[in-house]
Amino acid sequence: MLQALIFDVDGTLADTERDGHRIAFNQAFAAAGLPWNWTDSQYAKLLAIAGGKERIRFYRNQEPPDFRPEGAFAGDLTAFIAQLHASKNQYYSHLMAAGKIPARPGVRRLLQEARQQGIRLAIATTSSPENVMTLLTTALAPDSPDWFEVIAAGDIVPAKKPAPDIYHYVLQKMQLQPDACLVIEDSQQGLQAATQAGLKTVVTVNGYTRDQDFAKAALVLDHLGEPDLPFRAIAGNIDAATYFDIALARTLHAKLAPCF
Ligand code: XBP
Ligand code: MG
Repeated sequence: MLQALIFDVDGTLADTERDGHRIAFNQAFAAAGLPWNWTDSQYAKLLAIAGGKERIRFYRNQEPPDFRPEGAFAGDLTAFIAQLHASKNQYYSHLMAAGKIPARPGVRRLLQEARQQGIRLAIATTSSPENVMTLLTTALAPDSPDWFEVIAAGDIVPAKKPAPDIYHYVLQKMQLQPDACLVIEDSQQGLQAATQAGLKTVVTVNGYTRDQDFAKAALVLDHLGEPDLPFRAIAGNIDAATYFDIALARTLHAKLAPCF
């Protein structure tokens, strides 16, 4: 029986990467006097590195060895990155508060329906906890953090996606077996993390992820859809459905063999 839905955050609940996180990173770089500016196409590649701090570190390590932007931190790269990331998160919070990045189609509807039907909810994300709270309260509803039994985010586990750690954490906290859950993700890394934890996954693609390999997904959609905004099924069986609801989640879940 389907007991829980576990949601990824960035790219899944809202399209936060290109016009949210990317812009905020660039604003923080400019404020720190760094000559860095991540273009859309550069950022598409940098998304292979999960986690904002890890992404900054990866990018900085590609700079010429004599370039030492963290000079003021006397060579303490970790402190430099932490400060830059904290600044980026503040810019991100301003951007989200401006209300320019809404929840993706079907997200609020599906969450509300799940709550009405007693389906337990959780979040499993690479993003920092403060960024998750910002997104939930600005793009969903001020009380939406309370809708989720577990919000597992950021550095709470040693290894970020595509490692399965964050999903193992959620399952352990909820005392659930993987075959009682369905995951909603948007990226190959997220799918890999969930699959390695034995979880079946529905993928809603976005501009950065639509060409990735989702062969292991239970269903691949362009978005969750709404009654007046049908989804497009990219892979998988949707029967006659035109939007993803709890009935379709239950049907899909019932048909799926455990993947572990
Ligand atoms: C997406 C990420 C995050 C964001 C930036 O996580 O990889 O790092 O790009 O957020 P998910 P932070 O898809 O798992 O939600 O700066 O807070 O890391
Ligand atoms: Mg994501």
